[in-house]
Amino acid sequence: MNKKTLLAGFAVLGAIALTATGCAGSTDAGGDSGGGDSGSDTITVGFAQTGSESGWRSANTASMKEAFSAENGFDLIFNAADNDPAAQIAAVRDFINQGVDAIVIAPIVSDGWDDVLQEAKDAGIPVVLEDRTVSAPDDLYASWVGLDFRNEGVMAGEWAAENFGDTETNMVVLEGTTGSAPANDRAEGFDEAVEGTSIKKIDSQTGDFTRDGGKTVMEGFLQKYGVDGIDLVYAHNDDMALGAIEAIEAAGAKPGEDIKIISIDAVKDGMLALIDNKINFIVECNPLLGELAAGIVKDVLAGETVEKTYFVTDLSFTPEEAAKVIDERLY
Ligand code: GZL
Ligand code: ZN
Repeated sequence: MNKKTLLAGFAVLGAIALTATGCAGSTDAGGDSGGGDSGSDTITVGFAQTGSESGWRSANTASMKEAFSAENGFDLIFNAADNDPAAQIAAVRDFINQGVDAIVIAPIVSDGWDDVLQEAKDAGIPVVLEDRTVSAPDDLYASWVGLDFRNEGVMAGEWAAENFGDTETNMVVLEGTTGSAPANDRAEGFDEAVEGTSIKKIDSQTGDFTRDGGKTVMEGFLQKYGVDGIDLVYAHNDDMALGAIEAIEAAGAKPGEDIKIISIDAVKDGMLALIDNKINFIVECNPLLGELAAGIVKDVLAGETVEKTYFVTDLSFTPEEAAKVIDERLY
């Protein structure tokens, strides 16, 4: 699978988005190619978002709405599926029935997409995936604008191995949504990076990427193992890490000290907890994918060739590094 790894600089991202998709700007936007009945130059796009489960998701939705705006030549039909895979597939089917020009999906889970993607293909409506991806054959979608979740897991695991790898470390994992690409890949990448170290995964459970989910699961772990029985928490996203912080503090312990925490996303609230030394290390997962996705939709409709995969590279932060950049971050 070809993938184009793009620099993470936000301003740079915009420029790359246009060059990466060969866009000279919106002048080459395809006309009405998907059977939609929109005006000659307005592109009607159905966007099936996962829901509003986390701070990351809010930033991603804002980025997508900003890019798929009327002034950029789009008529956006937005649906948030409240983390319900069946509802998300129904929303995509609805877009097909409406005869939109293109469909963008942030798939909640990887499986179950083959049929509805085939229906979109049969209707001549191109599909672009953003954020997470699917297990369906890649001829059923035009492109995936995403993040290398596996590498995010590796980056988190390498830091854990470096900092805790040579002392007996009992670790619990707060997993993302079961069946989602980030949950699968962040687990795999981390496990590979800590193989052979003395970090022992004593438990792992999904908190569904939400703050409440992280708090509830962490409360269960603390009940089961006690504060002294847990040395490290690996949270698949900041929202669950923030929930775990609440549970650890409620148990009278110090997060980031008595129990170390490693997390992924680098959203504002996560970065503030990192600067507060309640989280020890965060790997970024850049949610600002809108501009890139919009450029690719225009290219696909204009009949231009696009890459199958566009990855936005991620940074990582210690508390000191976070303090240096917190004021200039866009989310
Ligand atoms: C990752 C994204 C994940 C975030 C979570 O790209 O799909 O979903 O890590 C979000 O915060 O809920
Ligand atoms: Zn173009």
